[in-house]
Amino acid sequence: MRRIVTHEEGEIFDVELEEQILKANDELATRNSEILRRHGVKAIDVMGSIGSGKTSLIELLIEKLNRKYRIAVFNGDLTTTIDSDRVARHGAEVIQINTGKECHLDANLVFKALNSVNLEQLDLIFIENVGNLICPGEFKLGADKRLVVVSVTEGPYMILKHPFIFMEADVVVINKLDLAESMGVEYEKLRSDALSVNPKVKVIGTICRTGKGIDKVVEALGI
Ligand SMILES: Nc1nc2c(ncn2[C@@H]2O[C@H](COP(=O)(O)OP(=O)(O)OP(=O)(O)O)[C@@H](O)[C@H]2O)c(=O)[nH]1
Ligand SMILES: [Mg+2]
Repeated sequence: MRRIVTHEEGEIFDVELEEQILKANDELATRNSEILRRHGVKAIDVMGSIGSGKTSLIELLIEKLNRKYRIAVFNGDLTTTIDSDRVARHGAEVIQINTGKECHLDANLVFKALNSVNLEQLDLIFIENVGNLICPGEFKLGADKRLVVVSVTEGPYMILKHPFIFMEADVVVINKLDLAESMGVEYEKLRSDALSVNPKVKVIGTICRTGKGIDKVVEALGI
């Protein structure tokens, strides 16, 4: 026998506090997007689960686009600079954002990062969010596009189990297709799960290890 326990409306003690935090964050995100628009800079919020391939995808996108655009990357991570060290090797300007114990970036941290670069000399910013399929979806950053990276190694249900972040996404990248067969996970199943949650989302399969699918990601982002 199975029983299901859930919260009822108003039962979560900090519900009002959470609403206030998200409202304040939304206002800061709007300010970020105005700053970006004023400077003609496009920003992409790259969200996704831990280890799904966010940094690998950004590295490929830099190599693909760095003759067309002046690119910066904001790397969100709890405490390390591992990802920003990787990205810096590709010649892009890199800002490490360390969140401490926070499991997501917020608009205030991105505002600080925006203040630390010369927006006059940039066209495009990739923002790598902290690896997590829950909170980053709730905390808007003011980016033009939101992209979620998942990989087949996370199993067949990660999209259906985390629908909210996919509802907010413009593009979903399903990565590590080279491992799909050994994982027993089908790309078409994940694609149809993403579309069932968000019929407008663009879904692209990739192998970031080889670069397969990167052109389609660029096309889907409209950059
Ligand atoms: N087989 C395979 N491995 C991949 C692919 N893409 C990325 N990887 C590997 O997956 C691991 C994690 O990739 P990252 O790009 O660091 O993932 P991430 O999402 O940035 O990880 P966090 O920032 O730690 O959340 C690395 O060892 C990559 O080499 C792929 O398409 N196929
Ligand atoms: Mg990373």
